[in-house]
Amino acid sequence: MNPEDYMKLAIREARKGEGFTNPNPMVGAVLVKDGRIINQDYHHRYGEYHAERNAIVNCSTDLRGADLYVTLEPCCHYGKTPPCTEVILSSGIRRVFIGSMDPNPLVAGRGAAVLRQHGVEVITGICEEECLELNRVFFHYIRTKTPYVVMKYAMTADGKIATRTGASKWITGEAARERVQLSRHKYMGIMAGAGTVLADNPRLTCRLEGKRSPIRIICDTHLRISPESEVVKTAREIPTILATAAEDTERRKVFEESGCQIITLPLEDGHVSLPALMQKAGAQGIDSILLEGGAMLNYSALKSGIVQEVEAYIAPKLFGGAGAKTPVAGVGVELPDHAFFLKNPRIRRVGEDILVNWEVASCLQEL
Ligand code: AOF
Ligand code: ZN
Repeated sequence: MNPEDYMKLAIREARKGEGFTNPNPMVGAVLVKDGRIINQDYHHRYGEYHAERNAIVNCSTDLRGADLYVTLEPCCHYGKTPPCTEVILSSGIRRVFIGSMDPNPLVAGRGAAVLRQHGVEVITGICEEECLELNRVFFHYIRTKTPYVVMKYAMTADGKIATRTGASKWITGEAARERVQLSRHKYMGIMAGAGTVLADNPRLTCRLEGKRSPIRIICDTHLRISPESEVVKTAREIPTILATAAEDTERRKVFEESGCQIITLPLEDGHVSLPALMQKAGAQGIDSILLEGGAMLNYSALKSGIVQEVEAYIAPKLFGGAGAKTPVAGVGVELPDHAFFLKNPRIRRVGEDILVNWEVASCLQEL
């Protein structure tokens, strides 16, 4: 096996922590001595020991002269846990292979530098692209302090998210819907508009065994949703944020007493300001949001520049109907050149459906 093979194994380890480590990264580590893998482990859960430390402390073999493969640069700071560089140095590990560097200002190259200063050979950039891809949420969040937003929708091959009567159950097949459940576990928050809550009364939870549900964020500019809606009724068990510009204290109290958190925001084009909401969500430690918004909210989100990724499920059927809804409504752009541009498509088949993920090419936030 070559360094890339070991790093790929470390990436596989890292993914085991998916959905549990946010807002911290997913990290995997593999220990190799005399050409043999002697241990492998990962960062299991936010606040707990880091991948490197787990792999090292649970290894029964003498690590002197061993190689460590780790998907992210080891940390050198005291956070919720002590520095990984310390445990690496005291173990006698001889070489450390790093996938991607850690942009966390508390680390940012210093982890690698400390190891080198103490005579450890450090080799960087092993499977770097895959490691950057693995933690695209973490890298975005640590740099911007705002959540990584994924706009998800399911549509027919003719681009409809409902029939002409508004019926939308179901567009995609079972495998695709199961995958959406997994996304709800993977991202820390889920966002929808008041229109969706009024029309479908969804729970917006993850129903997969052993997984976690996201924090629900409902954009409700005028506080129109019903206190009897599912998201409000379950707000004590699953955190629920209502993002509003409404000042009606009586009505706000009803929701607060049901356990909802209310975030008050300024208006922008007649809706709550989404960039302001992202700032506040980021400040609360929410590193990522799955946007399952209606067509209006999707347009506002794109227009305000908060979307990093588009996730489109395409079902093998056609609905037709001039009035049948499409994923993104609003005013729309005037000319093809004014489009919201996407790049780097990743395409896969999920059951009979197709899933395409694109990055948003021009993100206003980063301009
Ligand atoms: C993780 N898991 O496996 C690695 C991390 O507060 P702490 O001590 O958990 O430190 C969190 C920071 O440590 C995190 O932002 C990242 O920069 C670095 N590395 N974090 O949660 C890990 N290796
Ligand atoms: Zn660490």
